[in-house]
Amino acid sequence: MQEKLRTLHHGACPHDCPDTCAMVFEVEDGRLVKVRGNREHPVTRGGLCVKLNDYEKRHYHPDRLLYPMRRAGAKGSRQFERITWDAALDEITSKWQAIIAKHGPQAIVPNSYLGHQGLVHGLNGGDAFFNRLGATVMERTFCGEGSATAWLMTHGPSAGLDPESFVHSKFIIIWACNSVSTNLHHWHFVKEAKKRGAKIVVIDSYASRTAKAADWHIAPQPGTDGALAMAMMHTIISENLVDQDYVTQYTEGFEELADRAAQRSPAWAAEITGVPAETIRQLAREYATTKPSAIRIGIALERHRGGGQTIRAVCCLPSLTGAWRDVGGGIMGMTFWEHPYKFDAICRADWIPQGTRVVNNLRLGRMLTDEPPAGPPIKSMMCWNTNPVTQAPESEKVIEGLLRDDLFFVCAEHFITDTAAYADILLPAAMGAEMEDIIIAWGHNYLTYTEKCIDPPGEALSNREIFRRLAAQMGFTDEEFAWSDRECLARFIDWDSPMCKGISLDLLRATGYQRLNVGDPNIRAPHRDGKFPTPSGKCEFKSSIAAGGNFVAAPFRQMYEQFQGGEFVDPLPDYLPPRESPATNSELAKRYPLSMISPKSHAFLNSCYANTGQKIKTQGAQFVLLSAIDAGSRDIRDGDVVTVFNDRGSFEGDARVTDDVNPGSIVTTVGYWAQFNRATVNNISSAEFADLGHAPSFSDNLVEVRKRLKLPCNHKGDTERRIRK
Ligand SMILES: Nc1nc2c(c(=O)[nH]1)N[C@H]1C(S)=C(S)[C@@H](COP(=O)(O)OP(=O)(O)OC[C@H]3O[C@@H](n4cnc5c(=O)[nH]c(N)nc54)[C@H](O)[C@@H]3O)O[C@H]1N2
Ligand SMILES: Nc1nc2c(c(=O)[nH]1)N[C@H]1C(S)=C(S)[C@@H](COP(=O)(O)OP(=O)(O)OC[C@H]3O[C@@H](n4cnc5c(=O)[nH]c(N)nc54)[C@H](O)[C@@H]3O)O[C@H]1N2
Ligand code: SF4
Ligand SMILES: [Mo]
Repeated sequence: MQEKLRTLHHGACPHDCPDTCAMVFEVEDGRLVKVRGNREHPVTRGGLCVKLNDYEKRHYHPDRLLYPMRRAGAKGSRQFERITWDAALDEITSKWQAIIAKHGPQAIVPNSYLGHQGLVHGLNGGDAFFNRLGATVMERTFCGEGSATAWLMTHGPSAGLDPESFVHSKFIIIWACNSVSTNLHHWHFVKEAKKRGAKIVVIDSYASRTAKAADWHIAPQPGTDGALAMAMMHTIISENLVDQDYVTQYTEGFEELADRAAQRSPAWAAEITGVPAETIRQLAREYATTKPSAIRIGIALERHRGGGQTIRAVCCLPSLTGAWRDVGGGIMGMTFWEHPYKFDAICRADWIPQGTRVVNNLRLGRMLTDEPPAGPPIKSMMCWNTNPVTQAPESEKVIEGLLRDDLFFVCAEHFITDTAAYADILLPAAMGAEMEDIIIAWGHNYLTYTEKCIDPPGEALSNREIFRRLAAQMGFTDEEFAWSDRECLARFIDWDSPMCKGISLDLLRATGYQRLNVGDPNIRAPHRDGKFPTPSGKCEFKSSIAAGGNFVAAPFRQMYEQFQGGEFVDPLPDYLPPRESPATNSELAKRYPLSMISPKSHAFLNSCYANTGQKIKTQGAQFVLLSAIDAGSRDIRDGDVVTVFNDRGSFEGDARVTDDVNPGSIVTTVGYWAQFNRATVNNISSAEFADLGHAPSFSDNLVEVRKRLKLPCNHKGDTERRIRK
């Protein structure tokens, strides 16, 4: 038999993950037969995570959407009939034209997120189209905008501490980040530092996989980290552990910060966080006196009412102690601030007609039901790259909205997800290896290229191609709608910027990845001599841009630097208590006494892979971790099926009685699909914003738990049976 020719191609993981792994795609006979991590890449190092290690299978999953479909039953019935692309495009554009004629273009609302993280096919891939249409602008603040706003207020757009510099650190705090599950390729550097003598501290409200691998786990109650950080400052200042010289030369607002920190003692914080005062003191002392010291903050730190202020407080720590002086010292958040992406060219925000209304994707359920925005009614929505029924808060309301007869709903997807199930028109989307792109990185400093190396199955099309065809059908003749993916890449990066010195698109295509010129991670100490890109040029303990009111810093959104008006923002960091906690809302806590957090699932990527048998097997059924005290008082035993509920809704999971969680709080994980589990965890989370950046408040959530009432449900065993490999 003749041996088949196998070709190798540069790939990149397109998922919403800080690691943006460089991959190798192996192709035989036009089929993707294997994927692996690129061994030469300094961050990826050949390994892929449990989610992507058989990524080729996802491309050929038997449930994949292959053809455009029209709804053929009641909304949400999952009954569809195949139609042609011409029929689909015709139906969409004629419905939209009718809506525009009657209500104006703002009656149409786009909704996307980072299902694909590319410059061409990602979150912003449809922005130019919808801005040209004059649609309502969707502000998308699912993730990172609270952190980004707090970071910008303190440091300005600095890439911060390079993840690769962590090998030089001697004291590492990983704060509300479950690296082993969510940022695996940073964990290599942390492990290497540990080998070289570093102490690893994890601050997490429960004993996550990462906390279990640390030298020291500190577990504050959810949403109370701001108090912990302020009390650390208190100790650092009152025990003279401040780097006075650094503070004098390179920071703004120390006196005022010191006045405030003086009132935030470890004893005060112990009451709030549940962490003993002596532990807080010890943490502050060790952090301030062991050099180099590094902090890695996770996105989870922003997910409560005071999330922005919490991140402000944590961001001040390295400047107080002068940690920035050392290679391997400072703080890492999202790295993309110095990356040369050209969002003006990608999004064409200049096309947004003046006065266009802005709505927010966390409020999707409300805007489609009982809180419609001012202006024309919402008559149509198009979703791509997002699955709000599982991922957005108040998901029962999202479903109620999607069931509206008068809402024409278009969804481009890989699968009939919980959201796609409600579509009037379903469009089959291409997947990773089927399209060319450069994938944005927020956990390292490389450009990563992914080649189109196979054709999409059936009639699936890339997001960009879908928008090209919609634009043509709408009669838009602007040149961007004719650019190929390659032409987009040539325009979507500032190849002439200092960051791209020595890098061209051709070189990137030939090599798969290129390190941006942010400096050598073994030499670089980005703020050794201050040089913070803030208005004052200093690290701003007291933020000067707070004087402009609240705003959303959204680095890869078209809303970047669009101020939201004059809400008061405290220019100094502080502890802002959760909206829902026994201490701040005792009435609510009488009915719902437990704080719930719902971080990421180890084997799912948000809701992706939660329809795949193998990944469900690794992840296990939806669980609810609770302490022996809380279980005992409710007569719940390990393994019982429990209902978690509050006024917003309920979901079910298997109780796991464990010491991994403190009394008073429970932990579950997000991503499980309602169609296999009766309901999702976001049935009970709130759409209220955090203090900065219109960030979500998934960790600011009071609930009660009880043994499941006898309800018909597809729980557990059923989940695995109903899902194909
Ligand atoms: N309770 C709770 N809720 C949360 C969070 C939490 O921690 N707890 N986390 C929040 C965070 S941080 C985030 S980022 C959001 C994520 O929210 P989403 O981005 O909505 O989450 P995903 O489940 O990744 O949905 C992406 C969808 O895009 C589809 N997709 C992937 N690639 C493509 C493509 O190329 N084209 C098209 N058309 N579709 C594609 C996938 O199949 C998937 O259904 O969730 C938020 N929700
Ligand atoms: N396996 C996997 N990896 C992912 C994703 C995924 O869905 N699955 N999603 C990707 C995305 S979109 C993102 S944004 C990142 C997010 O990555 P992370 O920032 O790591 O987010 P989470 O896993 O939600 O939460 C991290 C940890 O914070 C803890 N935590 C939650 N609230 C609090 C709190 O108030 N205080 C403290 N101290 N701890 C708290 C949780 O217990 C959890 O262990 O991960 C990315 N990587
Ligand atoms: S999900 Fe993250 S860790 Fe896994 S392959 Fe993709 S980029 Fe790498
Ligand atoms: Mo996220």
